[in-house]
Amino acid sequence: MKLVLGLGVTGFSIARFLQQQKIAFKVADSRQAPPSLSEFLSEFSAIELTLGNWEKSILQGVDEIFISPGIAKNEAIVEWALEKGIDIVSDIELFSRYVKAPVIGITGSNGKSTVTQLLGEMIHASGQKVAVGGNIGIPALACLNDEVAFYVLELSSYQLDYSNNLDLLTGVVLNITPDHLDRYDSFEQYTNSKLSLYKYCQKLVVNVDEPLVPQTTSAIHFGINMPKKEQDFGTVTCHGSCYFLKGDEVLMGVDEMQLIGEHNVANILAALALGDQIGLDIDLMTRCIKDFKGLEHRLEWVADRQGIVFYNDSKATNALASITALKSLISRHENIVLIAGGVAKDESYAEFFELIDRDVFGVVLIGQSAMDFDRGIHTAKILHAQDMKEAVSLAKDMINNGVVLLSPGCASFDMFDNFEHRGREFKRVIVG
Ligand code: UMA
Ligand code: ADP
Repeated sequence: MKLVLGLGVTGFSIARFLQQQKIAFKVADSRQAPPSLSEFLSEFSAIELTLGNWEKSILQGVDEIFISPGIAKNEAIVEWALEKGIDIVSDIELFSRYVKAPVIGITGSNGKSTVTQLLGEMIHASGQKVAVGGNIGIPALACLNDEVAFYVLELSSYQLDYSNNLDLLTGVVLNITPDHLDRYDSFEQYTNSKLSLYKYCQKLVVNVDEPLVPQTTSAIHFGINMPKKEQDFGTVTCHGSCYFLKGDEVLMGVDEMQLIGEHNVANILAALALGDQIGLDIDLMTRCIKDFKGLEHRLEWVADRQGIVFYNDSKATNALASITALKSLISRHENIVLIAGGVAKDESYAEFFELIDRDVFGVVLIGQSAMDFDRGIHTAKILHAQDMKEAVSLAKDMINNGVVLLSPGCASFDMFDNFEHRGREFKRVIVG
């Protein structure tokens, strides 16, 4: 008997898959009323479901656990399973056992979704059927389809932690900066979790600008500077203009991409290197880059209202992501007002506060971390808001022209369902 632990989108996809495969299973979720409970009961009426606190007895007769990524390794049930020698497996590993077409894995602290989506669009443009899933939202098992030629999976460290056997054609660890440290004993443990992706890759893509990723000669490399080898990707600045390069071949101007910011240059280089590893045509890839508008909630242009441009970067849930967004805009605009705050991550925000004090006109603080952020920021003008409507109203009243940027640097669940809800609320207040 298999045990499906967690009944979110991952648990649901595992249950559906096991049912299709006629593999016996039961399900447990530590909440009394997980959100999709009624849907589960109607679809799986004959399946044993345990809700609420987990007891050791749940493991009786269980020979393997398929676990949701949100369940931490220090949960008692994980420890009990390990004591009893029961294997704990991610949905990604289960997917790997059945998938027939090649899989590309993308992890990193920031930029995963952007690179995953762009690579998916490149493969699609090449006329091959592609499925894009994983941490980006659609569970890997829900993507399984015999007609798919390539799977592009965004992989979180949580998913990698519960995986021991994956088979990836190629993959990348985009970057590693502190995130999710509440789930790890140390930053080193988090780093190792990210780096574990490379164990499963036949061909590697490596960021030369990320010192925590071991360099290896057999990989295709990418980085912001001139590439050292013919097969590598980078950029060069010539007479004030910057260009994407493969080796010393100019591919396109950086100003031809619609995304903004140096971080997106790195993301595009990563997608090019991955696409090259799987044999995509370079011209086709550059056409896709020029068309790519980026994802919702990632430095997304919302509106230009009477000289004030509004950007939605709700996906920035850690300090580095918000620093990155700010730096992208500081180089283009004076008078930036930032809306920040929420559930802060267990990391240092010192660099974020320094940047705000140096280059940001004003800040509107929201959520749980507002008072802590207030204490960390010294020279920028600070206001406090109770909700998004008030935050936007205060922010736009601070300036006559410039930018209002929502880039919270924090998780959203103190005020919103998730970062999408937060970003949509920001946009609704601005454009109705
Ligand atoms: N659960 C328990 N006990 C716990 C923890 C969770 O019973 O201690 C239950 C929850 O009640 C929930 C279920 O487990 O009903 C599954 O929850 P989950 O948190 O694992 O979430 P899923 O709905 O399965 O969504 C997961 C990813 N969530 C997390 O990793 C937290 C989604 O990434 C992902 O899109 C989805 O699988 C499909 O692969 C979200 C995310 O925030 C977007 N990811 C983190 C990030 O990007 O920073 C890693
Ligand atoms: P992820 O899926 O890893 O969270 P996204 O592509 O959704 O990454 O981008 C989330 C936020 O992270 C963006 O809004 C941006 O502020 C920041 N970001 C994106 N790419 C990078 C990068 N390569 N380096 C640093 N920060 C980045």
